Amino acid sequence: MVQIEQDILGKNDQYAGANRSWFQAQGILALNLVSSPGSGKTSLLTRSIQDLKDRYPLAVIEGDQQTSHDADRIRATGVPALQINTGKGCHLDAHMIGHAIESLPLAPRSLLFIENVGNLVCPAAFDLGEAHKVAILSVTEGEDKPLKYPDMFHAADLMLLNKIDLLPYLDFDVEQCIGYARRVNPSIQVLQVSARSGEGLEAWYAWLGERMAG
Ligand SMILES: Nc1nc2c(ncn2[C@@H]2O[C@H](COP(=O)(O)OP(=O)(O)OP(=O)(O)O)[C@@H](O)[C@H]2O)c(=O)[nH]1
Ligand SMILES: [Mg+2]
Repeated sequence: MVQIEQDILGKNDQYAGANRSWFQAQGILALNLVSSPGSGKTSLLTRSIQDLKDRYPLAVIEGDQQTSHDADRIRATGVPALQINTGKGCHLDAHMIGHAIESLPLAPRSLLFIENVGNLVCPAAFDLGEAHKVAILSVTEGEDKPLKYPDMFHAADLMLLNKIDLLPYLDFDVEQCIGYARRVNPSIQVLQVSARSGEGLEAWYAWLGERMAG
């Protein structure tokens, strides 16, 4: 079992390294968006795309077990999107991303969002060649998720705490949640946002802008 896991992850890391080199050569910032199902990844993306599409060339790779619903939602914004269906698979891997970037129109110096399969476990282990993993946690999920699924929050550089428009109706403790995230990853950055109301999104765009400039 251990040997098989090492072989699979070793092979994945080789593909991820090739993707990362290509992204760097093209000046493309690739972000891997990870979260449980329904935390608001696609909602955040469609809203961010509307607000950013005049600033940068954008493209999206969508990962889901089935359907092209999310890629359709992205394409409705006018930005190119490619849907990967993983079937029984619970995460995207670097080989899939390598194929996707062959068929996606990707201008140099683009911002590429990769929306991973909704799952707080498997996507943590698979490097896609991204510059950063961004974990999205919504306030309806409970503040303890960073402690229960530490690998994901350990692997992420940024946590977007989404759906804060719902806080008045919940007993979600924001400070405790951020404390739990920092316990598993002391250097994780946290931004509180709402894809619905738009609150906090300027800070997210500033975070993206700093990395696009870099
Ligand atoms: N109130 C509120 N609802 C939100 C917000 N963001 C997303 N939603 C809702 O949450 C539900 C799930 O949103 P999606 O964007 O599809 O979530 P997702 O993470 O892409 O889901 P999967 O791709 O299935 O993993 C939808 O009904 C959205 O309208 C938010 O900031 N506030
Ligand atoms: Mg989605």
